Amino acid sequence: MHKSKILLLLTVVFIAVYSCKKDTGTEVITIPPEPLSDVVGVNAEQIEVFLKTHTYNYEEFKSPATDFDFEIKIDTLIEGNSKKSLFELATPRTLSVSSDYFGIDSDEVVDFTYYYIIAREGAGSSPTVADSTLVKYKGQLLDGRVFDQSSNYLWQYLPLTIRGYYDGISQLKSGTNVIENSDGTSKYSDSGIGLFVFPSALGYYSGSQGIIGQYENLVFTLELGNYVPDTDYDNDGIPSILEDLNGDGILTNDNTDEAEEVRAYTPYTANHIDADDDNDGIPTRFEITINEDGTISFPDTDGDGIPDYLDKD
Ligand SMILES: [Ca+2]
Ligand SMILES: [Ca+2]
Ligand SMILES: [Ca+2]
Ligand SMILES: [Ca+2]
Repeated sequence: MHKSKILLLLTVVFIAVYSCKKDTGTEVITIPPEPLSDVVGVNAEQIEVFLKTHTYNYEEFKSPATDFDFEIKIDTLIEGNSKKSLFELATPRTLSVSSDYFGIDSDEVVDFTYYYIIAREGAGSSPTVADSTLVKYKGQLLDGRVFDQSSNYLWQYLPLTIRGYYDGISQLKSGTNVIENSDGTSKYSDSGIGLFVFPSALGYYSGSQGIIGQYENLVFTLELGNYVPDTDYDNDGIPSILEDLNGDGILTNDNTDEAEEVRAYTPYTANHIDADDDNDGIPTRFEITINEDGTISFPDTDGDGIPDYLDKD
């Protein structure tokens, strides 16, 4: 599995979001992240202004020239121009964000809306938010400054990226037809390509990294070449998507043996990256049954309603 800068960024942010420290020389003051309800309106307004004042090269995608590179180019919308704005072309999608997710005590659940445009419909199918995907991406700020991009396809396991990013990729369809270029690289002639604009709470929120400031909205152009259906990242026999026990589309908040991990000072290891989910010393793989047709049964030997692989007794 290739590592990418995005994965790296995420790790940094998870540490950064919990406390933002300012050294005043004599004492260290911890500034807690702002409540979600204070940020949601500001982000929404910034995004709306951006969408209404920008467009992209959608005509080129509609009737592509033979040498068209299928790259999304965002452009300022000139007044009086008949081109459609991103706002007219985009589909909104709303996700609930819990303050717990960013380690904020305010006990809030706030809806954040992101916007996406499918520039090219892929010929294949869509991954789940828990699959490994072969992607090309470019990340930029609303002002157009690029903070990260990949020039070649790379593999990314979606749960280790940021939420707007993985939810966005799961809206795309993959390609099916690989073309070998003369220079040894390859491309997909029918991959899904999209543009995504999402608020800070689906990104790094109060974390800052490089040119990405606190509470910064992010713009991604993404191409989905391929993906591994039913990715089983920890190789425990259960596809990662089925390890989202509370079904909220977030894989990092399902950790059956969290108490034992805390007690043993071992790192927080959510079920999708934990091969022994209940920490009983028996690998999950040996506490489930994979049937001949590929389906999985979850035996519950003592009949207490908790399947063996999540049950310590
Ligand atoms: Ca979850
Ligand atoms: Ca665990
Ligand atoms: Ca597991
Ligand atoms: Ca076990």
